[in-house]
Amino acid sequence: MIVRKLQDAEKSDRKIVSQGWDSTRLLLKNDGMGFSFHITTIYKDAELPMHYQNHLESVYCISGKGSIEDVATGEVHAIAPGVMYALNLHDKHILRAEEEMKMACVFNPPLHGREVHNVNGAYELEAEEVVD
Ligand code: 9YT
Repeated sequence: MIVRKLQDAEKSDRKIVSQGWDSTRLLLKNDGMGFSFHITTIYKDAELPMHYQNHLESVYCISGKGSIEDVATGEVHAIAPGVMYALNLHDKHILRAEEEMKMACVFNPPLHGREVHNVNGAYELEAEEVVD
């Protein structure tokens, strides 16, 4: 069994801080679950174009307020606590935060730990591993 506390993980290499967001990666590839699980904070007024060409991601909004734009269709969906979105088509999207948002995120295949977005808004399949 794996038990981890967010507050402890936030003080470790599991926390990645990037432009407009940070993410604490509670489960990673080396845990052997077949997915990774992260608690992500999107900072107020962030506008994040992303395109996870190599991964599927689902995201659940715990708190805060914003929107997600489906770039292919131009459709904009409100994000608020209780809303989940899944990028089942590797959808190119823009995430906007009107308020700081806390999100629970799952990635398949799992992240190694140190990934940040490349120029296309994607994560590479290979990255530096986090080892406790
Ligand atoms: C919601 C979202 O995709 N934010 C970017 C960070 C990502 N969720 C991650 O690495 O955990």
